Amino acid sequence: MRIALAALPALLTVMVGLHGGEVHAGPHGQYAGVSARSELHARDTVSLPSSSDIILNGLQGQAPQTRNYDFVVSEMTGAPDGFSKSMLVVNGQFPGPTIEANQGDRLVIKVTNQLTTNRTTIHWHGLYQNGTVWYDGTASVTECGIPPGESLTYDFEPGSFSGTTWWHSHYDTQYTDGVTGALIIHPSADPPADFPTYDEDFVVQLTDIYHTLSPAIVQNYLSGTGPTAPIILETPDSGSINGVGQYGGEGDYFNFTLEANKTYRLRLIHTGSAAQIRFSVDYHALTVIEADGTLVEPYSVTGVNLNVAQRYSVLLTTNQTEGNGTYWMRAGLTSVVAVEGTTSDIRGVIRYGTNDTSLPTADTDPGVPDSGLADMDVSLLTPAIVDTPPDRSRFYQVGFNISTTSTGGTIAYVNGTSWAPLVGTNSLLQINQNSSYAGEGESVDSGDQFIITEDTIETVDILLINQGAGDHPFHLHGHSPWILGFDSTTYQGQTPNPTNPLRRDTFVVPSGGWLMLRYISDNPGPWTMHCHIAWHMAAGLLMQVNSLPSVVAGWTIPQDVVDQCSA
Ligand SMILES: *[C@@H]1O[C@H](CO)[C@@H](O)[C@H](O)[C@H]1NC(C)=O
Ligand SMILES: *[C@@H]1O[C@H](CO)[C@@H](O)[C@H](O)[C@H]1NC(C)=O
Ligand SMILES: *[C@@H]1O[C@H](CO)[C@@H](O)[C@H](O)[C@H]1NC(C)=O
Ligand SMILES: *[C@@H]1O[C@H](CO)[C@@H](O)[C@H](O)[C@H]1NC(C)=O
Ligand SMILES: *[C@@H]1O[C@H](CO)[C@@H](O)[C@H](O)[C@H]1NC(C)=O
Ligand SMILES: *[C@@H]1O[C@H](CO)[C@@H](O)[C@H](O)[C@H]1NC(C)=O
Ligand SMILES: *[C@@H]1O[C@H](CO)[C@@H](O)[C@H](O)[C@H]1NC(C)=O
Ligand SMILES: *[C@@H]1O[C@H](CO)[C@@H](O)[C@H](O)[C@H]1NC(C)=O
Ligand SMILES: *[C@@H]1O[C@H](CO)[C@@H](O)[C@H](O)[C@H]1NC(C)=O
Ligand SMILES: *[C@@H]1O[C@H](CO)[C@@H](O)[C@H](O)[C@H]1NC(C)=O
Ligand SMILES: [Cu+2]
Repeated sequence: MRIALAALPALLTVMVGLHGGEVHAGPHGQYAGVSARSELHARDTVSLPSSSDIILNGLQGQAPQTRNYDFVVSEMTGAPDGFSKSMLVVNGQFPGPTIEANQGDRLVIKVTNQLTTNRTTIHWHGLYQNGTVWYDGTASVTECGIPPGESLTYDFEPGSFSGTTWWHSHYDTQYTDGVTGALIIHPSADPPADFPTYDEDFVVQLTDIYHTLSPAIVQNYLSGTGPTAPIILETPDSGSINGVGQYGGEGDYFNFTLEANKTYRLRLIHTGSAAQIRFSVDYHALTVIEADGTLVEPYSVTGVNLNVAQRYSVLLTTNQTEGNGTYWMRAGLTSVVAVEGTTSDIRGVIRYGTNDTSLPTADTDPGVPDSGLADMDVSLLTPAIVDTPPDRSRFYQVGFNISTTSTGGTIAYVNGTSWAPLVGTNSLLQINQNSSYAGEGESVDSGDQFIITEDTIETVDILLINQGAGDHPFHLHGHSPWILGFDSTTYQGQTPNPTNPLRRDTFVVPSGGWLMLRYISDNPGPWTMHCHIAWHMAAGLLMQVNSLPSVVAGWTIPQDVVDQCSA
């Protein structure tokens, strides 16, 4: 059942729904109605996000303000790809609520843990938390996790971050089970002159999906007691677009019903756990304008490959005639091993200028005919605002690898140390209370915490060396480092010095290769740097960058954050 939106000035309908549930919305995320069928869902069944989680309203011109959110984490049954499974979700929906704010706002998010046995946290990916490291939401590094039945109110400002990002649980591999959502910060500053504009602004969350609750996958992966080899354990069952996907011929398609001859900003967010995802829209060029919060020179491509936790904004113009007004949006899982049963060809639909509700007919991706365009080459992304880093004052070389245990399980090392989460305490508490913890330079603390510490403001280069096969998407918390260079061959001793390097918080260290990044140690606290493939972090692929511990030692950590360590 649909509710007509005849009175809307511009007809823009976003239809989302699962099992027939549909949400309709007008421009600017106005809530317009929900079909009766969705109300028949059992209360403990995961819902789809509402239209205001998908359609951004810009918040333009609003005075700086505090935006309050209430998040409740609980376990529910959901079927994003048509296969019913156990999920962990925020406010009963997958993906979770979108947080949208302006730079200069304050975000106050009360997170209540309604899980029965496990702790939880929420990490605000990409935000700097400058002066509020205790709200970074990283279990065992900046907090101990919210115990079941308890709450923690995260209270912070976006600071100098703006752009497209997401939030997710940072407790074990919990986010894999559904604790994810979009986080959009509109910048205070105008974009550069001549930067392309757009008519509407949408969130497009792309993920891989696992039918087994993640702790069971981890257990098999680490111990080698699983049914199959580790590489197969890392393989997802399917994927989804904004929570709607397909598996084994079942499932549904996420639909965007758009207006013709308009330009849309699609904020692509990879909220998944392992697979690379290639996004494209049949017959349509995509113009990349943002990577992980950094505006880039407009770059037209046929498709965009996203690694876990990366974001890109692309512009799409609804001006094609080929395809008759219905087009596949594709979110193919491109890096998955061909395991029987995996559905890697994940799709949604874009429609405009037609009342035809049938599915698009193109089977294989037709690309953008006669355009001469190719897929995005990440090395060609150029910041739209030139931002040259200062010269380095410190340098570290850090090798990492993934190896096999004697029982056939998986273990990962960062410079010889395999990380394991601290229990009952965290790095921040240690640094705050113990002046010998994480001494200047490199250290291994508590046996399994590899930490690089600067107690002065330095310009630090870290060379990450990937000693094994496979790409690893690393994420540095609290910073948007300059990516000085990367390559898939053995490091030759070079120090790349690009004039306008891309700054981004999630970057791939290529298989058998290296990546060099630069950051400034002016943000006090311990910041996690880890592979964002959920299984690799669980195997120990995590280190920490600790800045200005003397400053942190003088801070008073909020009492509830401290108390939850002993709860
Ligand atoms: C998307 O549109 C198709 C065709 O109209 C429809 O069958 C499907 O149920 C819609 N998907 C959702 C999630 O509502
Ligand atoms: C809670 O954590 C334990 C230990 O990792 C795990 O076995 C269990 O599956 C988790 N429960 C949920 C609902 O995630
Ligand atoms: C559609 O719009 C794009 C972006 O503005 C433009 O490059 C392209 O030439 C247009 N195509 C048609 C068929 O008008
Ligand atoms: C578009 O419609 C025309 C006329 O019905 C048909 O011949 C053509 O094959 C359709 N094109 C696509 C890509 O579906
Ligand atoms: C889009 O604009 C073109 C050029 O102005 C026009 O020919 C076409 O009819 C428009 N399409 C729709 C569906 O309005
Ligand atoms: C779609 O249907 C509406 C209402 O019947 C009609 O006004 C409109 O012209 C139709 N659009 C197209 C492209 O056929
Ligand atoms: C990594 O290990 C090597 C070899 O043990 C050592 O020389 C180097 O200093 C270490 N690097 C860091 C950043 O700890
Ligand atoms: C991986 O690292 C561990 C610990 O540093 C080391 O023992 C092992 O030889 C390394 N494996 C490879 C393939 O480099
Ligand atoms: C302080 O940190 C040092 C270095 O990690 C460690 O050896 C020592 O045990 C810690 N002291 C306390 C009281 O935890
Ligand atoms: C953090 O705040 C300090 C003090 O205001 C400032 O000097 C520094 O540039 C900030 N760093 C970041 C990454 O925001
Ligand atoms: Cu990895």
